[in-house]
Amino acid sequence: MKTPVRVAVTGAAGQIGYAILFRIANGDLLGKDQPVILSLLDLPQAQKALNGVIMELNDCAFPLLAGVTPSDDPRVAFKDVDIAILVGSRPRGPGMERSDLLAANAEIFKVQGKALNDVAKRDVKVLVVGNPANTNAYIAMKSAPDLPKENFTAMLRLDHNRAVSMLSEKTGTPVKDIEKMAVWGNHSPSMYADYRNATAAGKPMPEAVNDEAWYKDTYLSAVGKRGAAIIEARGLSSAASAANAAIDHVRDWVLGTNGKWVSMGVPSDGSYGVPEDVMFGVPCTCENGKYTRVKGIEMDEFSKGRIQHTLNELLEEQAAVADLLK
Ligand code: NAX
Repeated sequence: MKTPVRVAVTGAAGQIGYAILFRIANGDLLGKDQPVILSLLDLPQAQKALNGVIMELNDCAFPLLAGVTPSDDPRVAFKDVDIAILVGSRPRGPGMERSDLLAANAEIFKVQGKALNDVAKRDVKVLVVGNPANTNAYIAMKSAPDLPKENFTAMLRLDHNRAVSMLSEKTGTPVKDIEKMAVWGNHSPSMYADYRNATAAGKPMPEAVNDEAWYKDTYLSAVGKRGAAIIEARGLSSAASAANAAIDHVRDWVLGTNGKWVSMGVPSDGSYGVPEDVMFGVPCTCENGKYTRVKGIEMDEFSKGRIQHTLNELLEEQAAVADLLK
């Protein structure tokens, strides 16, 4: 029997929590032979609901679930964790400006980054899902100076999966036969879903789509605004698909992608003109528990413009929280 892996999930009593925990406990994250211990963090006022979720987890009698504990203290929840999926964040309230939202979340992710720095395993893999995900991940990384920067990532995978699924529908190609999609930048409508290197069953994607106007005028904004379309239809934001994307992201990071490209928000190494440390969506491959950026992708004028646009937004977000990091 393998040693259990400790997985922390924050915001565990929320919608995404309810969609992700049962899948982690069922082996979808780390494999059907890997026991897990779940360490669940939520606010004090959510502890009653969190206990209800734990009762349900226990009632599933998952053979791989080797333990589950609730907490409202990040230093308890992150103790010795191997993986931390940071979902809980402050939603925008009535009358709240974007800058207020950034500041409120910066405070949360500063505390959580510090706690990870102090008590998590040194090779902890951190995925930030809670919005604004890229900037929250940047703050957590900056608040954890003793941990390698590479341990911190932000979730672009839902955007990646949406981008692939829409191309699958347009071209009639099964999702499994679509490769080399890249989503660049911020997890926000400014992201750039780049199909130039993608293939549909081996055929160049731009040829398979054969409709550049659709790509530029319809597709790009449809991927960027998919989250809003889900809220409009469901009355609630994406939860099951977000949980699924978080599982895809961490599973691929840990277990590898076999050469397939996936999009991950990672601290920039300066490539593609993105200043160092900006938490930026880029195509990556993963192997042996490490991600590697896909390098050397040529940029045309259109792509340069799109990347600059999403980068500018991230730089503005970073500037808005800079004081808090001092
Ligand atoms: P919910 O409001 O259902 O749940 C959030 C949970 O987080 C609540 O239980 C709340 O008590 C808890 N929480 C708040 N502050 C906390 C803190 N400081 N420590 C621990 N727990 C805390 O939201 P849900 O639908 O689950 O969404 C969670 C986050 O994911 C939101 O920020 C949302 O914007 C973001 N999303 C990010 C996506 C991505 O692709 N990166 C997509 C889906 C989702 O919209």
